[in-house]
This record gives sequence, C-alpha cells and structure tokens, in this order.
Amino acid sequence: MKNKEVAKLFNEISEYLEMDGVAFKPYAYQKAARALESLQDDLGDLYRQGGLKALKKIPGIGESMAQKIEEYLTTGKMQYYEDFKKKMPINLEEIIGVEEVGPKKAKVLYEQLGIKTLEELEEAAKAHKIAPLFGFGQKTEDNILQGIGFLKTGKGRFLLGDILPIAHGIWQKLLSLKEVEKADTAGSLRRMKDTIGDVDFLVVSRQPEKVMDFFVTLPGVVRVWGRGSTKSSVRLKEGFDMDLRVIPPESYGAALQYFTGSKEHNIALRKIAIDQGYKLSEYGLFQGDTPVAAETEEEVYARLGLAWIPPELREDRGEIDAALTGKLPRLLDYRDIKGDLHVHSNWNGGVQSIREIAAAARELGYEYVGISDHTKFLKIEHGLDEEQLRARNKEIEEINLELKHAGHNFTVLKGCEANIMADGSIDIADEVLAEMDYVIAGVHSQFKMPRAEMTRRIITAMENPHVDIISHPTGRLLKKREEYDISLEKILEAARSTGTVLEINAYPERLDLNDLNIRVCKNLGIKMVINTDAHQVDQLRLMPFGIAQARRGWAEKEDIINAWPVARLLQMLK
Ligand code: DGT
Ligand code: CA
Ligand code: CA
Repeated sequence: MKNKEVAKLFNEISEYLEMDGVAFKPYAYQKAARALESLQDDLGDLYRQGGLKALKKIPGIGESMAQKIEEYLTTGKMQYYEDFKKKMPINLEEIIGVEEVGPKKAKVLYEQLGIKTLEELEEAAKAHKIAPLFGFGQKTEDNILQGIGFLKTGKGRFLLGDILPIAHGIWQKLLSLKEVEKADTAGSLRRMKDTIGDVDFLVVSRQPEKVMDFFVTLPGVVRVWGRGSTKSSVRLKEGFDMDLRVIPPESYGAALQYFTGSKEHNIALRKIAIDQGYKLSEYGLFQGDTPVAAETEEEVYARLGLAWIPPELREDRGEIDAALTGKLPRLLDYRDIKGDLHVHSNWNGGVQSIREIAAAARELGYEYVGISDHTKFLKIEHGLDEEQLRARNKEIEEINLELKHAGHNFTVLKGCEANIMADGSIDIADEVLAEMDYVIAGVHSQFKMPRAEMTRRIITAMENPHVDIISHPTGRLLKKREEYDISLEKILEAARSTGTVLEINAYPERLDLNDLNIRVCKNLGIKMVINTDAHQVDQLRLMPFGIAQARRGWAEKEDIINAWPVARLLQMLK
C-alpha cells in the first residue's frame, strides 16, 4: 500500500512547512496525511481506476496534493518533498519522534549543531551542547535525554494497530492456499497485546515445502532469516519479523497453546501439569510417553481441569487460578459495543459531517453515536466556542428528527471533548456544558506538570458536575510519550467518589487506559467507556483495539457503559 508512504511524506512536508513558519498549510498536509493513513482503498487502485479525479475525492485532498500523489505513484518521487529534504536533510521521523522536539526546534538543532539523526541528538545532549541554544535551556536538554531513553525502551516493538491489518492479510492468503488445512496467528498478536515484537503463524499442511516457498517469497519480504521445512522466518519491508511454523495436525492444539503464550502463562501452566503428574510441551500433554491431549487447545486445558482461557487473558495474572475454580470473567464480547461516544466531526478538526458520521455508525450496527468535538482552547483542531457548540447542537437535533422520520432507531448524542486547563477548569461555560447529553474532558496541553499539580488538575475536572468522562486518562502515546506524572491511585479514588467514567481510548497509539489500569478500575467498580476518538469515519473501525484491551483488563459488559442498553447509558450520563 502506497497510502502509508504518501502519508509519511505529507506529514514530513507539514513539518518542513512549519519550520518555515508557513501559516495554515502545515495543518492541511497533516490533515491529508491523517485521511490517507486510514483510507480503506489503496491509492494505487484508486488512481488506476479514476485518475487524478479519484484522488481529489479523498477528503482533505485538493488539486495540488492530488498532483503530488500522482507524481509519486507514477515516478516514485515527490519533488516538492525532495526539495525540502535537500535543504534540510534531517531524519525527521527520528528527531521529531522525541517528545520535546517539534519542527521549529529540529530546525535550530540542525542549523546550529548540524544534528540530523537521533544518535547525533543524544550525543549533543550528553555533551551539554543543547542547553545553551536560544530557546532551549537545561530543562529542555534533560527532557530530550529522557525522551530518547523512553524511545529506546519501545525500540523493536510495533503498534498492534500497524501490524494487525498486515498480518491479517497474510493470514487470509495462507488460508487460501490449497496446501493449507489450518492456519492461525499465535503469540502476542493473538493475545492482542498493545505492542508486538514479531508475528507468529501456525499452519497445518501436508506439503510444508510449498507453504514455505510461498511464505518466504511473499510480496514485501525483504529478508529471509531462515527457511526450513517446519519453521521459517522473514522480515517485511515495514521492519517487523514473522515466524511461520508447520505443525502436524495431531498436535496442533498443543502447539497453538504453546506458541500463543505468553511465556509466563506457559510456565505457570506447565507447573500445574507437573503437579498433576503430566508433562506439557508444544507437542502435547503427556502422561509418561503417552499423549493424553494435543489436538485442540480446549482438550489441553480441559485435561488439566481448566476452562478454555481466552488468549487476551493469558499473561499469568490470575487467569489460571480463575480457570481452575470456574471464576473466569464473562468477558466483554467484540460484538457487545452499541455506540461510540468520542467522534470528531468537521465542525472541528475532523473530516466528515455529522450526517456522514451517523450513516457510518449505523452501518456498523450501532444504536447511537456521540459527537464530541474539541472546544475552543484547542486552536490547532479548530475547537468550538460556546456559540458554535450551540449551533452544532441545533444541527444534531435536526439530524435526529430526520432519522426519526425515516423510521431509524438511531440517535446522535450531543457531546464535546472539552479541555482541562492547567488549573483544572473547563474551557466552556457551565451553562453550555449543561446543554450537552454528555461532556468528555481531556488534557491536551501542558503535559509536564509536577505530579501533585497534574493530579489535582484532573481531579478538579472530575469534580465539575458537568464532566461525565475523562478521555485518554494517563496521556500515554505508545512509543512516543510517557504517561503524565500523576497519582493514578488518587485519580481513581476521585473517579469513584464523583462517579466519573474513564475512557479506554481505542486509538492504537493510545490504548489508554491500558490493560492493567482497566483491571484496577474494574475491581474498584469504576465504569469505563470504549471510544475510538475518530477524526474520520474509517477510524470508527478502530473499536476492536479498545475492546481487546478491555478484555485484557478482564472487563465485563457491566464495566463498560457503551455495552449497556441505551436507556441505561443515558440515565448514567444524566
Ligand atoms: P512478542 O513477539 O515479543 O510480542 O511476544 P510473543 O509472546 O509473541 O513472544 P515470541 O514471539 O517470542 O514467542 C511466541 C510464544 O512462544 C510465546 O508467547 C510463548 C512461546 N515461547 C517462546 N519462548 C518460550 C520459552 O522460552 N518458554 C516458554 N514456556 N514459552 C515460550
Ligand atoms: Ca511474537
Ligand atoms: Ca516469534
């Protein structure tokens, strides 16, 4: 897919334009990049079928951007980008990937110190060359080093959201081979962990050679680490590795269990097996030399006296005991979600109109969708002020009437995602907040406040009687930004006493709350909502990533308010 490549170029163009202090244009390129990233259709296909015209139909893409895409699709280059790059040959992705460094700072670092790569940035920071620069200072230098340290911890791991669609495509191809009888993903991907080290596939086949030939020559394979008759390993151009194992049918279940992991879960399970006088391996559950269970995962667990454990729970966090004693949670199901409460429309920085969002949500089988546009403090997203919110609410009421007249059992809810200011106040007047069906509040600025202040800030927001939900409560961005420095314990205490709902943001880079925090909330009786934070309708499809994390946090229907019947949800938000 060329979509991601063009999106990356547009993102970098946006950053270069910002360095040059150009107005508006950077935002337009950023928005276009966002649209391309989540576009369902392949740019190459679109162009082949409909030419320049088809490209211009993509939301946010005008004449000049369409021409640049055309140039890239036909020549493999984009001159506009190349000119920027020549003038300032920085590895922008690396440098701007550091939390403290934006385009303007990247420019200064290049012009003053010649810094082009992450390595050079780290060297300069360690040599204390950055603090003396105008507009930097000691704190910035420290933050840069801290940011680089954080990046290193995430190195070599990939976002589930980036990997899953690619892996799913390959899995489908494997399944379609006539030589393949069974195929599954295993490992962290099957457990739906938020980040993935490598992708693991298991296959049953009587002709392993053919399957291996196919696997190591897949389009996008840039390296073959190994090719055998039972195991092969490759690297894809996206930078991650994939293992494929061919398994005999009679031990498929045991292999699936073993290679799904986690390692910690397997170790604990093997101990249970040993305690009961068995031996457990990827080949099966054995009594002496006799296999007693191996063909299916269910058999292996059952023979050990355990209920089958959903892969999302297999982290050795108490699931084995629960399976032994019949106390596994009745996990939230992927089909249980009835609506999405965190969607941005074109009233603020989003791409589609509220009507288009409503249509897309109905297509997903939802009963409602909540429009939660940004509010005025967030200028970069065109946040709405009180007057605009009221006008938008009026439009929502009209749309609801239309839906009703058309006989559709579907409601658009009036929400907003207001900003929690540094002192914990909300950037919208109470009387307008009171006119909303619900109010989400989130931190979108000043992320680096001291712990006590940041904690107080969020608690103050929760104490506002109009605030129903806190969005992305810990502020982490996977592989990019650490959580805010907060006392989560105090925040959860306040969530409980104020009845505030905490968000599980399904956006693959956020997944915030994370699995462990979800589990804590569930145990404290704090209610949660799974939202996509979609800025364009294709992103409504990110919901399963949030559901997966909720499941990894042992969440049940009762814990998740958008799994409830609408009437109960509205009652709760009132
Ligand atoms: P990743 O790839 O880092 O995201 O995490 P996984 O869980 O996919 O780990 P991976 O790919 O190294 O191995 C796949 C599964 O194979 C793992 O979840 C459990 C099993 N496994 C691998 N090595 C060991 C081991 O040394 N002991 C045990 N008990 N299981 C292992
Ligand atoms: Ca793996
Ligand atoms: Ca692996």
